[in-house]
Amino acid sequence: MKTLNRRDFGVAVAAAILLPVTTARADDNAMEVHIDNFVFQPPELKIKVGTTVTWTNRDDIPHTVVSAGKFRSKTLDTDDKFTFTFTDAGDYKYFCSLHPHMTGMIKVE
Ligand SMILES: [Cu+2]
Repeated sequence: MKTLNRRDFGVAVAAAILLPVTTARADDNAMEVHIDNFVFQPPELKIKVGTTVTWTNRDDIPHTVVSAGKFRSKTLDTDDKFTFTFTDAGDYKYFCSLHPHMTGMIKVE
């Protein structure tokens, strides 16, 4: 019963999410992360399934945005952007492959 209830709840949540998405303006589904002084800002972002996240490198130093097995940007020079649309719920930990101490998290619900 617990599993059934959870599944029913999931369907209801999916319906609630999908309905507004079809009528929402595109920018309602977009979020931004900036790279500033070797930091992803904000370091953690909570978004809904279907959201597109755009990373912009505001440093004078190249960076990348990499989530193992999920997405990988090319090397981003100053003001370069990388976008990824999250179609599956979950926690996406990511980092800069050039400076692995730079980490961030996208939580998709
Ligand atoms: Cu970097």
